[in-house]
Amino acid sequence: MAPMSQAWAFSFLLLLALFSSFLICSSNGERVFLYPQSPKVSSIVSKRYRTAYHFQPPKNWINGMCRPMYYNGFYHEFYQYNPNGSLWGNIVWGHSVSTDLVNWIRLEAAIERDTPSDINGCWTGSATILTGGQLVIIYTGADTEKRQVQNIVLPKNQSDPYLREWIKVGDNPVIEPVGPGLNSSQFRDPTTGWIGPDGLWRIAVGAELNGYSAALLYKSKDFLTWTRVDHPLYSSKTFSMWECPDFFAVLPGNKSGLDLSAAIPNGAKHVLKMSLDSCDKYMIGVYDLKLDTFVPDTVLEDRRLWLRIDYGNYYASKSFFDSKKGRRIIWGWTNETDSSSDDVAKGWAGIHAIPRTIWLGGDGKQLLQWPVQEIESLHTGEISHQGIELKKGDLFEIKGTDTLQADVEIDFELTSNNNTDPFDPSWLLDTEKHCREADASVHGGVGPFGLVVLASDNMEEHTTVHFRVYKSQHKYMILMCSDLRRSSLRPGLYTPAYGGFFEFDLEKEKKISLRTLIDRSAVESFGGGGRVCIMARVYPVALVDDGGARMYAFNNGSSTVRVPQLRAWSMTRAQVNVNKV
Ligand code: DQQ
Repeated sequence: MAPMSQAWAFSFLLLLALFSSFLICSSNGERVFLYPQSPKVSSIVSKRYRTAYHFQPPKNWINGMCRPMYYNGFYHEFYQYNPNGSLWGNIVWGHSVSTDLVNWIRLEAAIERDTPSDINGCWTGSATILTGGQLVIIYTGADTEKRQVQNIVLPKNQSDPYLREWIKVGDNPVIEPVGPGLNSSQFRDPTTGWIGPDGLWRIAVGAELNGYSAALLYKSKDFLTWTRVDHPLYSSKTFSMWECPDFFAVLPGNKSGLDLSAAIPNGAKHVLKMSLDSCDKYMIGVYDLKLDTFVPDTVLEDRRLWLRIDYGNYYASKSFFDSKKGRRIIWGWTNETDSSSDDVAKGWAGIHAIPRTIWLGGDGKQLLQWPVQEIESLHTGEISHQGIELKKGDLFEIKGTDTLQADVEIDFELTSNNNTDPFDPSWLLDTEKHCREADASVHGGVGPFGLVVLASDNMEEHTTVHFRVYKSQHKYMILMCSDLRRSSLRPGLYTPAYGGFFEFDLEKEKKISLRTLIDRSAVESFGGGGRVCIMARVYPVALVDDGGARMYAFNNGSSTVRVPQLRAWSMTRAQVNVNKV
């Protein structure tokens, strides 16, 4: 391609934006940096921040998944929902159904707080399809004494395609928080059941046991009477409690999903996912059927080094085996990053990330994720560019798509690996700090290069999603950042610089891919074919006041990078919970 006609001076613009946000003053002889008076900005209460194709109800608070599932022609999304307001509380199970994971029909709540064993909240749980096809949901109830107990509901009419009504069984609670060392207020979020060679069902429940985090194991013949196994499925002394454990099997290098209750093929690995530290982490290992324990391939004492499902704003995810398409899908919750009073004013808070196909990489070392293919049904007006060359400081404007609702895919190809800066393993302990220190305005050898999204005309507001390439002893390490620090001029927002590293065989793979789904206040990115995912929330003033934003590809590293392929689509609005049946 001919040299870009619109290559702007990237560093200059970025510096301009930086300095417009700070004042440098002299006080008592010292030079100090001061934030300027907050500029007058329009109210955050704007429909324009509501997402167009991410899952959310029409109003009120939502949080984590209650185990989505596919059954009899419909996908079911159950979620933690406050029917009375936009802050956490009064939690019931919201329920929506879909045939395509994109458009959703809102139903009445599936489980409400109306018995002594859930009067203080119907918290997270899971659905299981028992042998013979009986559907069952097990969920955590906060009881009259605010103890966390596990309850069962069954569909009233299993042939109702929407499964609208659920009946609580008389035996509730089926599991109580009893036993030595168990904290009765930290005992929740049962997994989907799986059946062992002895014909008994198993579930794991997140718990605090003797002050430490555990996925407790329970067994049952009939899914109603449960016995706690004398050892947990897995436990760790690194933290006090795990929420939302998820346990599933995967085959290295195979994108097909596995049903944990079906025969697990030789060579399969198991994954234990847990929610802690405001993020979802996981371990890959082996499920020892004889001992009934999960044995991780690697045990890292420092939990900052544990692998993460997503390095951004993503929590309480649950996965399920989609028998319709033979894949495993994972789904997580993304909170607002404005203030609680903003959420009260808006009348809504929380979205769910795009459902992602999840599988294990061929080396068996890490999970990969990719937005479910169905989301592409929203694509419209494709634009594409080939053979762009981005030299140091280049900014290439991506025009012709709706920059507020877009799906962008870019491949970056390095012209040389000679300039790669050395990798320092200590960065792994705090990738956000490294993303702050080595941000998009800091020149590197190879990188930073990536995308600038939701940028105002003068760049005062912008969000970058970008890579840097480092050389470690025998391999390359790629840093992916999603830097929100300049995403908005609004005061009082949480605007971190998220980041994650992945290993990359540059000699073999050559191209580093980035896919970013922009959905108004959501920026969801997939780096290196889904090795690092970063979900983020942003509230640019320009989105409300100017009604638009700009999008660019950029490079700010010494080495030129090529973009052999750039494709972008506008995303049409999905029908998300607009219709109630
Ligand atoms: N939120 C739920 C719990 C879960 C936590 C309560 C995860 O079941 O542990 O709304 O966000």
